[in-house]
Amino acid sequence: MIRKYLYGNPIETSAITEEMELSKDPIPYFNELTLNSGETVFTYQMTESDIVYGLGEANRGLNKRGYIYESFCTDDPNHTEEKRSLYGAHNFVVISGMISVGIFIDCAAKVTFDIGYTEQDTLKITPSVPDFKVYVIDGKDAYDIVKQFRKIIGRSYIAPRWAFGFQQSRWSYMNEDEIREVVRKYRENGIPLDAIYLDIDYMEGYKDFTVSDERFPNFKDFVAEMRSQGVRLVPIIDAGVKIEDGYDVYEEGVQNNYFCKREDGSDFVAGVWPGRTHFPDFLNEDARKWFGSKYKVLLDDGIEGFWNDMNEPAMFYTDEGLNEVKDYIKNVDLSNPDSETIFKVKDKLSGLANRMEDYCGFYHNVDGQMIRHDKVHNLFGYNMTRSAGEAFDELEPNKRILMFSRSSYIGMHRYGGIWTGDNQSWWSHLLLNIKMMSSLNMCGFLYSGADLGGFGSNCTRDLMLRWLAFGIFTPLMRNHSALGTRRQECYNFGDTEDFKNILSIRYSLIPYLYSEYMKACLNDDMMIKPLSFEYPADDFARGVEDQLMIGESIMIAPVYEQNANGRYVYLPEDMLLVTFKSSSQRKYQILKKGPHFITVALNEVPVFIRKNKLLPLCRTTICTDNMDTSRFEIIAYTNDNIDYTMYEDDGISKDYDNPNNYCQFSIKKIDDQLGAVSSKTIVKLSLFN
Ligand code: MIG
Repeated sequence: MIRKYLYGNPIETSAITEEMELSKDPIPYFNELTLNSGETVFTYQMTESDIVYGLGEANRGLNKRGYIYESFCTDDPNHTEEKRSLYGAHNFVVISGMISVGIFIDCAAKVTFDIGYTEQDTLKITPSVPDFKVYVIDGKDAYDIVKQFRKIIGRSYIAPRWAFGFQQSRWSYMNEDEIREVVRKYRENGIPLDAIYLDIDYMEGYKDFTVSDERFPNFKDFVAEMRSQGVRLVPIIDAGVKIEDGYDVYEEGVQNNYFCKREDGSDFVAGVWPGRTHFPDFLNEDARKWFGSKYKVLLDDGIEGFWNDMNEPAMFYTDEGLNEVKDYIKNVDLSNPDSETIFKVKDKLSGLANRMEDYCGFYHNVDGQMIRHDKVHNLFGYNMTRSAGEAFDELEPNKRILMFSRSSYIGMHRYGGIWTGDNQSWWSHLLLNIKMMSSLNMCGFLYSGADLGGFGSNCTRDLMLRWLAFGIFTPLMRNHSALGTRRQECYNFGDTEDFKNILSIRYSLIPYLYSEYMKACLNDDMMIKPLSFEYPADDFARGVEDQLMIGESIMIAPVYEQNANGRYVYLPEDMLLVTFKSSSQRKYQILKKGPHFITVALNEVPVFIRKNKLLPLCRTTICTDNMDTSRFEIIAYTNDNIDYTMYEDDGISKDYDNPNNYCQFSIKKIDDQLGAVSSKTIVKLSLFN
């Protein structure tokens, strides 16, 4: 059951798509307290065994208990353990124990979730403003509550199937030839590849919706040339619009009042990559429509996907901030400074970026009402991506365009996926990636993934291989790295055979992964789940955070420690362990319910097939365009009749609900013998029982 409550006079976030009456009951399960400061606080007394799930893109574990999180979209490229905010604001948590209850705080401003940080057993939620809505959901268990929540926030964005191919990114590939070289090396080494990313340097002076003539003199032809090799180009779009006379996006924005304003009505200015910029007022419907229509320029060049960046929004500086620093420095004696002075000056300079004063220094025009940015901060990136998504629906009504964003809020999941921003080439960030995926799924962000190999810092061969071995199972499988770091393309770590083999596993799994992804999207379900959601009565499974259920048939247990020759796994039931060395080289072993140590070499990928489940595999390819989905191999773990329903479509049009998009794989007893039955050609059946 879902109960809705209203506090103050919030603006419409459109996070919830379902019309609901306000509840007349008092808020159940939570204590509600209004402080002298006017803030409302919701508290919940946790019992010892309660787990707290949720918060989507957030730091630390799957179980959020024991720390404090601030929901305030933040551009912070250093995700160390103490951080409280990342790029997204996903205000949904589920308490799971003797009682299971979920709560969604639909609040556009900052919300603090103190989950047993201040007081060990108290969950305390504090919205920073008096205007918000609250939804309280109770149900049978955590999974049931998540499914109810997903029903009221609307269907998740659906990516094209090619976006399940492997994608290579770098800040930045500087010109056509550099990209040709990357593609050539992938193809030469037989390592699969479906897309190359264009980071900010493809633009002319970092101006959105422009392409540098010098670096890409024949952009449209180049897009087609890459496409003919099975590679899509995916350009970045930044939130800030460069201030420059003669630049159409800037001029139209100024003329039509489409940019965010200062209090005095002038256009707000923030320094980002292009230098001084204006921020489009994505909360203003007209501005949103206008900005979205601009993507057409690139669609017309044959582009089929985008990533939206810097949309927290990130700011390097404002003139207000710069002036303060200048004034400050003018008055300090730098001829013979003591350490305190030097640290103060340093802090002043580094404090220029993303200042709260600046977030309080501009306004949005929401239906004629001027609203200060800090009060609606968490809706900015969401509405940037919404502007693109709504435009795509008009510009390309029957074609899926790849879209994912850095900043997000619940509701944005209907318009795009997310990537988890600037992680580092650290083993701990591989583990963070593993722990975050199911939380993202709970909040509707199904098409998502992290920068594989890590964005900042230098990646090593072993970390890259282990990270890819996990990335095989995330819908967005993209290797991305920052300017100045060691080259991270798969052919830059010596012998390429292992990379080719690991990616071959991904490509033979795509029909299954895509099917599980699509079924999750279409049924408002999760594709990636914690073990506890499948085995809620198993106390051991409840504690496992480093193994995941991927769709209905398999469990994974990635290795995330340097120099480990394997790892401990917990099996909540008997399973078939398939150790892949490549799509075709495999070892099989049946393992009993309980704990095990499994050995996993650096070039191996363990996959656990659940009892009475099957896994269909196609032949591996070098790009999804070449994928043959008429012939399958089946690995099954059963001694009974079982079925697997596979979702399959053309991967690009939007005829999702067509009943013909399903086919069956069955293991059936015929004359006392188990065999495979399907409308597909089954080239091989590997049956275990
Ligand atoms: O200030 O466009 O998270 O993926 O490569 C850095 C350059 C801006 C941050 C993104 C990252 C991207 C980078 N961007």
